[in-house]
Amino acid sequence: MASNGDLFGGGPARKPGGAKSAPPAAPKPKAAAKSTRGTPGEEDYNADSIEVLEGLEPVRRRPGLYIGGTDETALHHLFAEVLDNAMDEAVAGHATWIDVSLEPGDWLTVTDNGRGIPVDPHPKFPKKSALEVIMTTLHAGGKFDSGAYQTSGGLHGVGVSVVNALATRLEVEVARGQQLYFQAFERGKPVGKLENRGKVANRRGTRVRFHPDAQIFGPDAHFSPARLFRMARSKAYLFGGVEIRWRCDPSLVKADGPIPAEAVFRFPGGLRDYLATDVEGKDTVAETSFSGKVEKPGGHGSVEWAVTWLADEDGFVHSYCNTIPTPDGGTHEAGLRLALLRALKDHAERVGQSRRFSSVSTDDVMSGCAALISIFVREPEFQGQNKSRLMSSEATRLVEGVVRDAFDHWLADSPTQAAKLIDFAVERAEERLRRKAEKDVARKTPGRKLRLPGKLADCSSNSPSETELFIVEGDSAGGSAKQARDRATQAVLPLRGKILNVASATRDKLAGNQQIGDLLLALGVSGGAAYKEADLRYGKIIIMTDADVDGAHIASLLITFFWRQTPRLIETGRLYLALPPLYKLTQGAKTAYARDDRHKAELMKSFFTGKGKVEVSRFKGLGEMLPAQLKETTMDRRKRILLRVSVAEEDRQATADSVERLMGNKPEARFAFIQERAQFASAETLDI
Ligand code: 28F
Repeated sequence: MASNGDLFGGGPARKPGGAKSAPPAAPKPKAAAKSTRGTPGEEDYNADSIEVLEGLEPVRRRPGLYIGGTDETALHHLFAEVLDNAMDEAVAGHATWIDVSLEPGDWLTVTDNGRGIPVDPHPKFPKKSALEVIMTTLHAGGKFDSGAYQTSGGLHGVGVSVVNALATRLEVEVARGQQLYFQAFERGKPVGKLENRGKVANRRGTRVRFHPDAQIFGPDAHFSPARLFRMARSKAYLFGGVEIRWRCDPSLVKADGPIPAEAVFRFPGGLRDYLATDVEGKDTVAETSFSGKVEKPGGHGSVEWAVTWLADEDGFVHSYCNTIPTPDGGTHEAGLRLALLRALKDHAERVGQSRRFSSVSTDDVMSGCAALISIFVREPEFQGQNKSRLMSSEATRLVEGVVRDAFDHWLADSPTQAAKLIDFAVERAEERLRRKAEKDVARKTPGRKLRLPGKLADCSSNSPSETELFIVEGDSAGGSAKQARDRATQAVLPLRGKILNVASATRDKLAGNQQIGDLLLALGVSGGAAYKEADLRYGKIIIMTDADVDGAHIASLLITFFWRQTPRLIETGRLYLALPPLYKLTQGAKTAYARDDRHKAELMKSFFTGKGKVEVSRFKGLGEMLPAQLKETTMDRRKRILLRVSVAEEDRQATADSVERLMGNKPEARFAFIQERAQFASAETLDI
């Protein structure tokens, strides 16, 4: 590691040129004690701004809790953490460039020309520098309370100490106060004291060079040059005031491949340029995109956006907060949707199109919309294990206010383009209503007006040979199932709470029960003697409940319902149980899902090799699963396993007796049944 090469080339950071509304420079923190050295921007910090919480042992024990797993996405999260910290320096106006360099053997280096991580002794650990405290303790970079940063993405994640813990080796160089400092770490532990490597004239900033630990990510885990390239480029689009330089050893990229060995990213046009790249070659409804950037005064955040509409394909919305991607959307996207719909509605009224526009919904406006939105706010709140969704409520108001006002002007200034957008949205609404009407008609057989339960998410196909109904418990599981399903052939009916036990219910209780009524309505059949298989609206009925005892109970109540009310449905083999996973197992880049403890034990023996730790995480319920996981493990016809509920002819009576004893209204019979079998019961399964 050269110590006098051009490590931090370029003079002291200038305020980002060109970016007409760079976020405000970090305010002077009140509490900071004056330190004597450094150029402007350096004296406004001292070590006691760092809140020290705990050591790094827990990180290596359960990395999944800190970086969401140990697969390839988690590996690249290490890069994101380091890059985010450099970006924070740039967004705060103290760095003008960031250098990203990938060397063979998965050595990754990120360098910025910011103020340099502070190196003065930490007041609570006089023997440790602030740098060492930041590198070796969790959450040691309390960026907001020190006032050193106005907005930060860097603490969106877990901090650079997590990267340190999960790296076989990590080297930090800091050029600060005309001195060059160096310290190395191995798996989070310093391998020496902070070294002063002498005077450096007109160089400043931080360099972090690290190598991920194969003990954590597995021997086959490698950085993907393409992924690193895209992550670095994306950051440059999100903040026009920084230049990001990409370098990758030529041996790691194909000479004519899509990823060059060297590139410089600087996009003063910001999201407008980014969107233009994303929609290159696609037909758009309006000639020009609608884009802008507004900086609210007094540090109350900033919004940048770029929006266009694609003529004949679905669009997308990519959103960011403090340069952090929010793939699961959130409050900023909600504000964008509101702004676009309301401004278009207002414009429709102004040009006498309000009646035509009255049926247009947010979905109609957003279908075909290709949008990028990037906001900067203080102390954002993210949701979810991967913190991939923004929850900050002020973001909705911020975005809606800014974008609606700007869109009002854009529409008024471009009446021809506005008319095209109005027509486009109205056509989408009319098409949606046509599709809905067709579906309703298709489902109404002559002479029978079919009313469907409101919470049924129906499928578009109406041929029972290919359609299936998933009965799920609760709205959150229902939400995941609706996102995971194939909308053409898979319908979802969420039930709220336990279903009525029909084996012990009186006739009028049965008749008056909403859930039972909804179930029969959704199926298109009547219960009892009036049941006709020809009326069934789906070919398969799949009970998909949580893989726990509660879920098993609800499944048994449902099976009891079908057995009592529509036995033919079972006899003709139409009733199934879905098998959602109970565990997710990961070892490096390998992932597997286990149905239960027995399946988990089998996988640990057969699927995972001896090397490397297997991360086990337990799903608390379907609602906690990502739609993609639910689809892959439980709903996708090509990958799922279904249990068919069936009763052999010769077992009909025995089955009827068991159902009566277990579910009937004589609790003593139930108690006796369980007592007789208690010795078979185990934590895993109870054979009934
Ligand atoms: C290659 C990755 O990590 N760059 C960084 C700084 C600068 C300061 C800083 C970082 C903890 C609580 C403040 C310096 N002088 N690149 C990087 N550059 N961290 S990380 O401070 C961390 C303290 O808040 C810095 C004055 N203020 C802040």
